[in-house]
Amino acid sequence: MKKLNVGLVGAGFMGKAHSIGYSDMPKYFWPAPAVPVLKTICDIVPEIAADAKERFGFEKCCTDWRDIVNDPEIDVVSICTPNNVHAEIAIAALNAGKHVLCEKPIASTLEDAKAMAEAAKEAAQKGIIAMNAYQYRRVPAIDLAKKFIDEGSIGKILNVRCTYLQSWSADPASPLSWRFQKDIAGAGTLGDIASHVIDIAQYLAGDIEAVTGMMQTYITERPVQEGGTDLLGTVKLGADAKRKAVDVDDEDSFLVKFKSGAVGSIEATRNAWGRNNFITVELHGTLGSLYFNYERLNELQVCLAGDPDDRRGFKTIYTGPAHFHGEVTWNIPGMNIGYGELKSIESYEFIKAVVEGRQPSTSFAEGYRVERVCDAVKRSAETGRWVTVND
Ligand code: 4PW
Repeated sequence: MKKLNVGLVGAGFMGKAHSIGYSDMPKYFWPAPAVPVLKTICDIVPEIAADAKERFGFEKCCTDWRDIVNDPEIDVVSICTPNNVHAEIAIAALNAGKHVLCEKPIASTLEDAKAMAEAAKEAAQKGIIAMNAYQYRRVPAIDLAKKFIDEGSIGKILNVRCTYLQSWSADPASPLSWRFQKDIAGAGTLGDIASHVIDIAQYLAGDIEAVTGMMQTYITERPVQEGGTDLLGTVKLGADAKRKAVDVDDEDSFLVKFKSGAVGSIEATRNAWGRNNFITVELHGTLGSLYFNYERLNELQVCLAGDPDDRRGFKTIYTGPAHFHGEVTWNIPGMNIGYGELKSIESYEFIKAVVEGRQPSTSFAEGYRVERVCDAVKRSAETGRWVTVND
């Protein structure tokens, strides 16, 4: 069985998710396209790197990502660092002939995102694969929604409504991690979570052409969290902690026009009490509607106009063995998959693409397009006008 040696940079929350994705993948997908071997994990904090090596089962650890990129034994590199170093690591890895799976958003600046898309295009000519980790487009119910759309079952798409609502930063005592610093993250909610629903919206309904929107910052100062790992609001800091100004957005709301002529809206916030990982996608077409909510991720709601008047309404389809990769997870609809399985599916799609020498989605080019939509939202929020997405 073919093996691929993995080097992983950034041992925080996403480092854990990628490690689980790689090590669990062959347990579902067997025979695996190749078995990922957890070779080296890197974190700039030596204790975190050493701890992650033991916990996630890597052979070695290091504190400098160059030790991974320059290691001839490494085949694939996962980038799970804060956003501002994605470009430097990804481009160096691609130039060194490594296949790259990079967390989202692709980068902290538009220039970096463009450079990464160009590097990926060049690398592709040598059979090197680059993928941006927008895992939610691979939720089986989203895949099923795409099937309904592509088959024409809901007709021409008229409207796409998406939300990504969370609450983990609604408490002012939730610390100022790197996710609240523009020079590291690039943006707040926009890059962190709105980007996911932009990716899904474009996946399902095609490219967004223009936007008009608003961006708000509600909590303008937060207690500073020492250390590099973001804890997603699970730790609160007291009034005695050092405080720093927040220079990114808490909430974004924007209207979108698609190239297809469809319209829609996207709202994202990390300050919505009661909403946790509330990713919703609702599409209205000339022949029907679809509705998805990640908090019930194993379900897709479908309403078809062709049903008799007295029977028409949303019905719930529970995803399972009959749906995207359902034959390798659990045997009965309703047994359900979760975040961990999605990371294994992502790992499978990436490793399979590497083995087949085929570009997977979300490609760096698509990740760069998400950034261009985010850039248009920022420009619109500044000017109060409709802004065209730069192509
Ligand atoms: O990508 C997002 C993250 O940055 C995820 O969807 C959830 O929200 C988990 O962490 C943040």
